[in-house]
Amino acid sequence: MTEAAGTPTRAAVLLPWTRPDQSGEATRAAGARLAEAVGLTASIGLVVVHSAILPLRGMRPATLFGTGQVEAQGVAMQAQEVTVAVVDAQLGPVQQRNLERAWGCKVIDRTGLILEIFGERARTSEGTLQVELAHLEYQRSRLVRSWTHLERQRGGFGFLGGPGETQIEADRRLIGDRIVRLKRELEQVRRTRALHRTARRRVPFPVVALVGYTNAGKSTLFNALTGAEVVARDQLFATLDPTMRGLRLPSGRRAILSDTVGFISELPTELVAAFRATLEEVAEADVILHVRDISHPDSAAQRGDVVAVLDGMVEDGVLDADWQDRSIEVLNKADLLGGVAAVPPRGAAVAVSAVTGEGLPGLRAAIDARISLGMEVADYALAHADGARLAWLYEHGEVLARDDADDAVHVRVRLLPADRARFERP
Ligand SMILES: Nc1nc2c(ncn2[C@@H]2O[C@H](COP(=O)(O)OP(=O)(O)O)[C@@H](O)[C@H]2O)c(=O)[nH]1
Ligand SMILES: [Mg+2]
Repeated sequence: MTEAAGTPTRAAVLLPWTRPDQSGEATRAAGARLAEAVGLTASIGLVVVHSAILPLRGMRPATLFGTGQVEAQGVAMQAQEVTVAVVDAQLGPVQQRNLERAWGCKVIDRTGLILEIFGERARTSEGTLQVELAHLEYQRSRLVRSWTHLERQRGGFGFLGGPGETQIEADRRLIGDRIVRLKRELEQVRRTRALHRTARRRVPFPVVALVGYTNAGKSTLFNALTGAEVVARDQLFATLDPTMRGLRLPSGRRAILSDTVGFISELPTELVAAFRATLEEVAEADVILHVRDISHPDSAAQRGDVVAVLDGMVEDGVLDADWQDRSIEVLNKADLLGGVAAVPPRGAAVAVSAVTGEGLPGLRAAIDARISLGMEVADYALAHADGARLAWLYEHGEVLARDDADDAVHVRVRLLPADRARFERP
């Protein structure tokens, strides 16, 4: 979907809106939904140059939108040289084809867009398989629908229907076979998951994962927390994907900050399993930052959704039951409420503005404290010549005390259990 750097794909985002009432609340909800769709589209590298909310009046099975709307949007998109139109709704295959013909550009619907995002971001083998499965099921459902449509269209020519029907049946069978095979592979991956879980962890630093709804400000916060210190030249960080970056904390400790796929409102049910699979990396995290847009009209409901999905992962045995103890709630976009001080306090939650930077020092300190909670304190005596190992301790742990005595350097250091085991291994 994304093209080579330098030639960004220009996209339009169109939101069909069915709620008839014109109240301020409905308008706000439509605006929030459009902002989400724009954010999702931008997240796969498309440049959104046009967007619109289109009220739907009556049933238009052929094109979803009315004739006047189709024409007006076609003109607007042509003027902006749009090559991909995202329609934030479920489109039937025939509607999609008709719109592509009318607009002369590629059209994708909500499910197609979300599958694209998940496909780009799936990292674990389970995630990749789960996304592929959802993709095939999406394709299969569209074949079925387009087949019944063709059949209906042919009507009296039923005796001519043979070849097309046979082709679609063959395609369906192929997809069906592949689905069966994928499901079997998934079963296998799940059975060995417990074994892989520790092996998958390749990064020798604590991992801090961002979760939350799309548009909550995860990526903005990711950049604000790490921007000044891109450690890309570092061997280790160079091998990480762009959604992970080094983070330096007030204690001097280093951590990895990991951006994840955002939650999406009204996620189509057939995509729930795929979405949860993309969240698996959260299970590996030492700290979970739950980023919330506290200015959003559905902020409280969104919070409930995130907690419910993570709790569901606990039931599936993917996430440890103590994840709440490892998480920090980040109340973002405080600037829109008049600053951090104006945000009503909520337990141990930290109010910030990723845009103005207000509250970020407090958040860094909270991350530091949360990592320390899971750490163990150890005492070591190192030979004076052992500078490399001493440096390693400074890099990975928190040196609490140091005494350069005649016989050795005595240090008391706070370490993650895994780092302690690594250091003490002969
Ligand atoms: N006013 C304000 N806007 C923010 C803040 N953080 C993010 N945004 C905006 O919210 C939108 C979504 O942000 P983004 O980081 O892409 O969200 P993500 O989908 O969670 O990664 C962007 O337009 C940001 O500029 C904030 O603290 N204050
Ligand atoms: Mg993002």
